[in-house]
Amino acid sequence: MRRWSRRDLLRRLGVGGAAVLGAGLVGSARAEDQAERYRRAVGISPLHRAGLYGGAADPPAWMGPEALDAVTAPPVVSSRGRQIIEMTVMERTLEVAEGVFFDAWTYDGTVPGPTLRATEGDVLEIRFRNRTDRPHNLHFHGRHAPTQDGWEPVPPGGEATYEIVAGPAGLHPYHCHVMPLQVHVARGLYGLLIVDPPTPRPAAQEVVLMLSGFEVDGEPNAVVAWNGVAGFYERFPIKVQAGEPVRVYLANVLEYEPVGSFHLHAETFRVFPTGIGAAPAFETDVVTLGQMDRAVLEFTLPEPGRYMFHPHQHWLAERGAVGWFAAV
Ligand SMILES: [Cu+2]
Repeated sequence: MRRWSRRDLLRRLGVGGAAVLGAGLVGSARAEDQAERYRRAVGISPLHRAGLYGGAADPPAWMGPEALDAVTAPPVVSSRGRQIIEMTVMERTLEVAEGVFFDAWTYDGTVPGPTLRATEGDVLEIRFRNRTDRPHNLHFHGRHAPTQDGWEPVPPGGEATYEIVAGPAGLHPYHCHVMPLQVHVARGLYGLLIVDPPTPRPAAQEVVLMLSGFEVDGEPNAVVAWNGVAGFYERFPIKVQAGEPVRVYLANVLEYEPVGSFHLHAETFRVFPTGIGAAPAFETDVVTLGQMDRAVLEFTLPEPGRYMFHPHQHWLAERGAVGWFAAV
């Protein structure tokens, strides 16, 4: 096992990372103010800093508390029937932890790619473009016609249209399926499709948490993150209402690692494996997922306070995957 401090990562990245950090100093001062206000609002002592638990990775300094709002909360899709979705593969350098720049292969410029959402039975017409000089494609989990399974490589500059009838109701990742698969996924080509049942799930505050890792200087999973940014939810806890139901759409997209897990402190949760079915399969405080496995979790945090979450493989937690729910 190897622990990486941020200093280690910066040294290995060399002056390039430091120069970009310098350029962001003005913005980062403002983000620090925002961070301080946010900590006070959710009841965190100003003395607490990301990393006190032992995490080696802070989020990028320019990221404020709202930087991942659009990723943490799944989209609300009110229309039924047919959705036309544009999805473009592009290469992009992303700052996945403070000063750690990762040459990502992305769907639409982000890692994870956009969260898609539909109701069971809706038709998704996905217009896929490959704007890179390598073959890629788009393969969905869940149920669909085998002709729409998305395993055929789409050449550089190429396009494809996939049409799937969303189902079954549950949580289904999508990812690139071009060989070598580990590389195409670990570089960032993955995202989530939430398929709602025709009778909606009970009202709850909804949160997406996707666990994945980033290779740095030849070390797979040197940085580990929820929703693509290491340390983010440690610095900026996910705010929920005490006493109100919370639903987590949880997925494990780690490569080079047989399992990933999610542990919630101070409360238990109900688990719906793959998000399928109206009744939970069991209740626990640690759920372990194989590669590309996922679950819907439901819980209520009964009293105000901070509830930590992290994978219970601590070496993964300490590389950037510690976070908090702040019940207010
Ligand atoms: Cu690919």
